[in-house]
Amino acid sequence: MIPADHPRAKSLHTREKLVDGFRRNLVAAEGLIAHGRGEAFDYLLGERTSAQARAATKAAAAMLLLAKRPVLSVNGNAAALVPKEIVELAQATGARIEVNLFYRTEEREKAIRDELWRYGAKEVLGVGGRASARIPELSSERRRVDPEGIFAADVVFVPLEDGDRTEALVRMGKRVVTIDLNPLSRTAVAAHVTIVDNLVRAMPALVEQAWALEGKDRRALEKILADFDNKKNLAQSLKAIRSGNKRA
Ligand code: PTJ
Repeated sequence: MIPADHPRAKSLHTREKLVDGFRRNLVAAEGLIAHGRGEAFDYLLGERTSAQARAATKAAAAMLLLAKRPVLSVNGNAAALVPKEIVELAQATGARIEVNLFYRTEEREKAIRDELWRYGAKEVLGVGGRASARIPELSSERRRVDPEGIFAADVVFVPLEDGDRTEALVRMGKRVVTIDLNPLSRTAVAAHVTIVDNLVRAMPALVEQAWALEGKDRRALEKILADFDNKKNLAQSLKAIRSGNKRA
């Protein structure tokens, strides 16, 4: 249906993946709308990965590799768009994978778990009764987490997150890594490392960085993090949006 030479072919294919994910009960109807907001920012970014997104990706990989108990939190949009990369990132960093939904239903949790299994995940936390721990001071369904996963994690990776939970995770003393096309969102601001880029470009790049840095000594990884400043990163990402990311 989508001609290969269509100027917006990539973006249209991403939409198709989400709609397919919606039909397969992975994606919430609201997730389609959330993607539309992301697309608007991506358009302003020139639909390209900026230099600062690349730097943030390196810092994100370093933070995940330095973690003692890293956990990748997966929602419907992430499961539909980048299931393979989620499993690969878990393999590269030793992170565990947990399903955590805003619009939580057990059917969607299981559909997402099964999708991740199909892509080779050995273990998926947070499904059904496993999510028996609670994030304090958070009223959304996202508060229910796995005691062995997000609850016990020191670093949590939260692609496409809502601000409330990011702030609550930070209050719990966790380090948070996110991917969010909106550099002004509360998640983008509250996280310790924010990759301002489209999930579909950022995830393969993050997997590649994680494999490239895996095996480096801790001091080298700590230096990458020490040299990274998320406030500056967000300010530069806003600049990239203003300039249509032409110079990146
Ligand atoms: O699967 P569920 O039930 O957990 O629900 C997931 C959604 C995404 C519906 C839920 O978390 C939600 O409502 O999210 P928000 O608050 O709309 O936030 C989504 C953020 O992700 C916004 O800042 C968007 O700009 C951004 N975003 C959307 N699509 C992408 C994106 N960032 C990166 N890549 C994208 N493809």
